[in-house]
Amino acid sequence: MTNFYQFPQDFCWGAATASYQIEGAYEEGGRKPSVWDTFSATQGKVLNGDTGAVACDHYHRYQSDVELMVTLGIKHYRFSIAWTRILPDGRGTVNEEGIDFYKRLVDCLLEHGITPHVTLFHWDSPQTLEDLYGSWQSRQMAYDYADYVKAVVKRLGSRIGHWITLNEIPCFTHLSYDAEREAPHAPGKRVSSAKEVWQTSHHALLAHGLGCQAIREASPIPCQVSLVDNISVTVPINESPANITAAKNAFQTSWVNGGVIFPALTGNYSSAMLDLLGEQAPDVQPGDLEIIHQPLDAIGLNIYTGTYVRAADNKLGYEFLDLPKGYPQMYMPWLNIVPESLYWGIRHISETMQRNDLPVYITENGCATQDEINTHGEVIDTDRIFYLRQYLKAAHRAVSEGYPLKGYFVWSLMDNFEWAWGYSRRFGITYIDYKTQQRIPKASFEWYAECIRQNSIV
Ligand code: PNW
Repeated sequence: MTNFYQFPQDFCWGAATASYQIEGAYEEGGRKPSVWDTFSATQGKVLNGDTGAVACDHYHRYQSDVELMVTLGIKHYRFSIAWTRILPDGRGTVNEEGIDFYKRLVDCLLEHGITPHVTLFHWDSPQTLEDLYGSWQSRQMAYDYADYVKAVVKRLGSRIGHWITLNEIPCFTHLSYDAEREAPHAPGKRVSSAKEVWQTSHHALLAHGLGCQAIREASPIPCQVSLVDNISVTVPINESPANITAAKNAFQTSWVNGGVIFPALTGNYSSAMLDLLGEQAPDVQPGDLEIIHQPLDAIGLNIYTGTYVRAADNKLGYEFLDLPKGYPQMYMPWLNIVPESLYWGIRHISETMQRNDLPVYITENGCATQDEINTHGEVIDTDRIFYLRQYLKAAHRAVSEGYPLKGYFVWSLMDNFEWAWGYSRRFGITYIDYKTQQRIPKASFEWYAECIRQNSIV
C-alpha cells in the first residue's frame, strides 16, 4: 500500500547514540577519563550529581541492544567511539582492548544487516590532553585528533563505510569554554575573551579537516566522510518571497552557521560573521582554510528546533521573532516545537552554501518527554509520537521537493545520560530502568517501527 507520505525506496531509517551517553564501564577495558568523567564527578556541574559511569551499561549489553535495533527494523545505526578507549591518554600507544570492543559491536551490527555510521568524536575529549594543553584551546588538539582518527580507521576501516569526523562543534567549543559565564559543558571553563572561544572552534574545524584527510588516507575501502553539525535554523514566519529571503539571510549571519558549517562547506568564514566579530575573530594561519575545506560526501544535520524570522525595515532586512508565552515546547527549555525547521534546515544548506548536490542526513532529531511506566508496564509517549510525526512530515516535504535528503536518525535509540541534565531528561524511544537496566520499548518505538515497515509516516 502506498500513501502520500511514501519515502524513496533507498531512504535510510536509523537511530543514534553517543559513547559517553550510553556505554558506562568507565574504568573498564583500559579506558581512561574523558573531560565528561571529570566534569560530572565535580559537584554542582550535572543535575542530581549524575555521571556516565554506568549509563545504559551498553558496553556489556551491546548484543541485546543490537537485537533491539533488529526489532525496531532500522538498517542504519549511528554511534560514537570513545577516544579514551582507543588512546587512554589521548595519544601514544593504542589500547587494543578498546579497539576490540568496537570490532565486536560492528561485527554484531553487520551480522544483523545494520550499517554502522561512526562518529569519531562526540564530546568526550581525553582528560590527559585537557590537563596537558587545555584540549581544544590548543592547536595541538587538531593534530592529536588526526592521529587518533588514523589509528581507528586503520584498525576498523575494513568494516565501516560511513565516517563522521565530529559531532556539533559549537557544543564542545562555545558551550564548553564560555567567555561570559562558566560553561555548561565539559570541561566547563570560562576563558577570558570571545576571541579565545572562537579559537577553540577554529581548532575543531582544523581537526575536522585533518580528520577527513586521515580517514581517506587510512581507509582500506571506499567510504563516505561527513561532518555533523547543529545548525541554527531560521524559519520564515510565512512563506512570502520577502520572508523567505529574510530567513536565508538570517541563516547565513547566525554565528553558529557562519562560523562553523560555512567554513567547512565553503572554505571561508562568512563575511557577515567576520564583520560581526571584528577583533574577536580567531587567528587563522595560512593554509588553515584549505585544510578545513575538505571535499565531503555528505553533511549531517542535527535539528531539534528553529527560530522564526520575518522581513524587516532595518539595516539587516530581517528580524528574529520572540515566541509568545505558552508556545508549545517539549521537556527541555530550548526545545520549542518548530517542525518546519527540519525542512528549512535542509533547504538553507542546499541553497545558501552553493551545495545543492550534497547528500544530507538528519543525524539527530527527537525530544525529551516526561515518560512514566503505567500499570501495564508500558510507556505510552504519544507526545513524542506527535513531535516526531510532524518533523517527519517536514522531512518528507524536503524529499518531495527534490532536496537530497538521504536518511533520518532518531535521537535516541534509548534514554541516556543527557549531559548537564543527567538522567532527568529522557530522549529515547526505548525506556531505560536505570535500577535494573531493563529496556522497555515505548509506544514511539512501535510507531517508528511501523513507519519503517511502511517506508512512510503512519
Ligand atoms: C544534541 N539546542 O545536542 C547532542 O548531539 C546529543 O548528544 C544530545 O543528547 C541531544 O542533542 C539532545 O540534547 C544539542 O540547544 C543540544 O538546540 C542543544 C541543542 C541542539 C542539540
